[in-house]
Amino acid sequence: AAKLSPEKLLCQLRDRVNVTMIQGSDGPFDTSEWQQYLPGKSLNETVGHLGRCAVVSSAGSLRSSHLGQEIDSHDAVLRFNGAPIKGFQEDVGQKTTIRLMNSQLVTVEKQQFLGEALYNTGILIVWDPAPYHAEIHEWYKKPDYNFFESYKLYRSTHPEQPFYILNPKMQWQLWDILQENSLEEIQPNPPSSGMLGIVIMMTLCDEVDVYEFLPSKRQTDICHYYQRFHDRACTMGAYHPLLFEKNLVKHINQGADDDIYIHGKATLPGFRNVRC
Ligand code: NCC
Repeated sequence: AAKLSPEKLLCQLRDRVNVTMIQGSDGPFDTSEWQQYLPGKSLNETVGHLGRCAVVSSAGSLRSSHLGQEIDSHDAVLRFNGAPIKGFQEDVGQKTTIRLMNSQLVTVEKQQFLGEALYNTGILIVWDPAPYHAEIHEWYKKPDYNFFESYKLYRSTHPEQPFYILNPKMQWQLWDILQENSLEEIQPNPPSSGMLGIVIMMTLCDEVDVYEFLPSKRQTDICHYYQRFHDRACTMGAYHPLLFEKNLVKHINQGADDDIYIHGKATLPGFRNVRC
């Protein structure tokens, strides 16, 4: 497997990864019941044209980074799962434009998800690991975590907050590109929320700054900036092909190596600014 140049790789990502949210016209969701729950506006319409965007990983190395102000200076900020802000503003900022969550959180941690104020800010997006290149119908019958009830419940209690379901096609289109550009066979599991969030922002923004996805000099075995839990797999990956995702982001990074080392910051172009 020969590695593509950064320019070619960006074109592959732009042209082969279809970032869409489930709409009321899609397959099993085209029922009158689902029309009441799915947002009427597309994600694009909801966010508008975004200039500089930030993606904030949940890595422990964000601790003592003092990146908060820099992160908040972006037009939009994407965060993951249950990553908190309260008490961590100095390091991670306080703006939340989009929160990308996995279906496990929405299902297994349902009580927290439905009850905690953390989730009431910004646009929510949930994704679920689907079988390899499965049709939406097949996935709908057998999602990895059955988050649909929890989704509906949240939508009924927060009807004004935009909340999307990521079309599961995207994860395997992205995985194929990760595999084609890796020298080894990678695990047949979908990319991490981190990698999905990066590509979502590349479709919405002119430029994307990604924080502590490529670890800085603060790299640590502490999994999250908001917990004391130690596990190397959080940074290197186990279920998700995280190491391969990081190699790919490093390859297309347009920022300086020092920005990675000092700030844990990688800078990627939005797809609008990619010429093929
Ligand atoms: O830990 P998680 O990820 O929520 O982190 C979000 C994204 O940040 C990047 N990250 C995180 C920690 C770290 N040390 N280095 C990093 O680069 C990764 O890109 C990661 O995707 C997930 O991807 O959804 C994940 O979710 C958790 C967990 O389900 C949620 O936090 C909800 O509680 C998973 N952990 C477990 O299942 C135990 C994790 O494997 C993946």
